Amino acid sequence: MIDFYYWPTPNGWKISILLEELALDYRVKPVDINAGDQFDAEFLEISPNNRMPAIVDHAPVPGFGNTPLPIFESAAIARYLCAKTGRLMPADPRLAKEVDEWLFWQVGNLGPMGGQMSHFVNYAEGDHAYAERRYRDEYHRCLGVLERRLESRDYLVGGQYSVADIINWPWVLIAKAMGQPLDGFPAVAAWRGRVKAREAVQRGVALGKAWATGGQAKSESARATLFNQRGTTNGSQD
Ligand SMILES: N[C@@H](CCC(=O)N[C@@H](CS)C(=O)NCC(=O)O)C(=O)O
Repeated sequence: MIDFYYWPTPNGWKISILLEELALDYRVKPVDINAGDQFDAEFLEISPNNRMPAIVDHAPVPGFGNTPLPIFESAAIARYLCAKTGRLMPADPRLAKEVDEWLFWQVGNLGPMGGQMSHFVNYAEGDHAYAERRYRDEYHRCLGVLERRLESRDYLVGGQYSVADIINWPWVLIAKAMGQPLDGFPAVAAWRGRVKAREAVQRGVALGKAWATGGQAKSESARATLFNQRGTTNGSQD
């Protein structure tokens, strides 16, 4: 059994989709990031960066010992679950290397740039024109990188659906909602539709949908939790 620490956001969907695709047994442990659950001591033991998704595998694969195995960071979780099941990661080492490249690219580029863009477009107050432009451009640049990759292929690696598509897709799903139409990125738009048509993907995105509303993250208490984090605190300014 896998405990899945989750809240319905693009980073959470990466792993809800993957768990659904792999048909693994899991139980959801909601981490309400608007309420500050990500700072619970028990959760920080599993995910020291106070971010979800995270998992605890109570039946780790051979070699990891018999005690429950905690994993944080979506790409690390993704690689582990693919290794556990032998699925959605190509056996060919060159293709597996390409999957790794697109996993690391997502967590170092598309995700953070999209996340900062979302912050400045949806939540920032005061004068932030420069910062908003900076992250809008960076997210746009990332969509261009995906467009060039997908112009000649249906999926990111080896012509086959893989975990690379799953990790990248949620941050493209929300493009229009962040005010970035995909009109200039036809290959990305087609890929977005191709992945969205999968039943496991739809189940993954539907998980916990009722818990979160767009307005929740804009409440004063959620803003205080999410937007005032510093190195020595759990949300309050020092
Ligand atoms: N690089 C991380 C990003 C995870 C992340 O940023 N999660 C956000 C929600 S989308 C979170 O837990 N935020 C809580 C907070 O900001 O305190 C991953 O890919 O797993």
